[in-house]
Amino acid sequence: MSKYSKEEITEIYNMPLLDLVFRAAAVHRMFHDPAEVQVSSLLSIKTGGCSEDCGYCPQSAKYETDVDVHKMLAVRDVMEAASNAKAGGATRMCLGAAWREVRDNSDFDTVLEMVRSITDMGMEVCCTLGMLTESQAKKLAAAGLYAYNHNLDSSEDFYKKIITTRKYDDRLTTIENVRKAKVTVCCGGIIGMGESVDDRIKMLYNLSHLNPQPESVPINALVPVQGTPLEKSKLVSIWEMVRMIATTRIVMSKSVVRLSAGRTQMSLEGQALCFLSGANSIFAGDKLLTTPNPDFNEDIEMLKLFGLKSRAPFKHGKVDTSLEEVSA
Ligand code: SAM
Ligand code: DTB
Ligand code: SF4
Repeated sequence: MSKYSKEEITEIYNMPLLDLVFRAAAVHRMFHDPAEVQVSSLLSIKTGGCSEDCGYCPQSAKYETDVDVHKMLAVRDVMEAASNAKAGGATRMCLGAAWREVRDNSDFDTVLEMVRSITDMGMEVCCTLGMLTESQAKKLAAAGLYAYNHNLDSSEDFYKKIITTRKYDDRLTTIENVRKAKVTVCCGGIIGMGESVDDRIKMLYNLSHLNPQPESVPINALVPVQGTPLEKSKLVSIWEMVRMIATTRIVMSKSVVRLSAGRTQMSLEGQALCFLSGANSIFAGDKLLTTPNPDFNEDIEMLKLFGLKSRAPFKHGKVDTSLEEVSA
């Protein structure tokens, strides 16, 4: 798989917009079924009160936001949400916890039980629980976990301006631990936090130089939340989102690119351009973790309108090896 230099990624990102969309669409059609979209449902299983200070996040305990702090949900409630999501056409359930890191305690045992139960229902399960050790990653893998979401979020330099309670290297270590456990990696970032185009390019460079590349790359547009340091951020323009999605598609040609947070602020036409530019996954469901997402039925209508269908679960098998690179 070709890997691009920072200069090449910059050139791609800055191409005339329609040329960029055209090239990304061509790459997309070479490596993916363009009629298929991977539909995930997101559920916050433990909400708020997080000890980290991520400047974008309404769940940090350092900021006063409207989030209802909630301890761990019960397994049966999570199962019910998963089965509703499955009935609605979602094939992946993504469970999020507002933790800095996983601890080996009864809450973690509960997560393992959730992973086992939802996998048994025939859905892919993704978790996003903060930092993980190798042994915790292996326990999740043994429970059937399909994917682990842990974002790089921005360039290493910009990261320091947004989060002080952990380092970029901590993120990379967790991603390595996930890899060692043979769980697929879901890793992307956010635009619209005040970062420069160069920060976005550096993030895409870092993501695309992970070996193997992440199977799934979520691109989030910042949802500015009252009470967080980024509450006054200007909404990201759809053209920046299209550029980001298209460039991600070109530099990580085989990965699934997820059009993630921020869709409530996008028109249908804007989202259509994102799908044309290579996005092939969304979060469906009326809520992301704590902020609103488009209405579920409107999303189903949107997919119908665009002629897109939900991708079946486990397309690349129970353990996805489609992006594994043979080392030289
Ligand atoms: N605590 C875990 C962690 O930080 O990895 C998991 C949950 S955290 C909410 C997952 C991701 O959500 C973050 O890495 C960030 O990319 C995204 N996120 C959080 N708040 C956001 C916001 N206001 N707008 C867009 N994306 C956001
Ligand atoms: C990701 O990259 N985006 C999702 C998921 N991974 C966990 C989370 C978006 C969260 C948006 C803010 C909220 O709803 O709290
Ligand atoms: Fe905590 Fe994750 Fe939010 Fe950061 S992004 S404050 S680690 S929940």
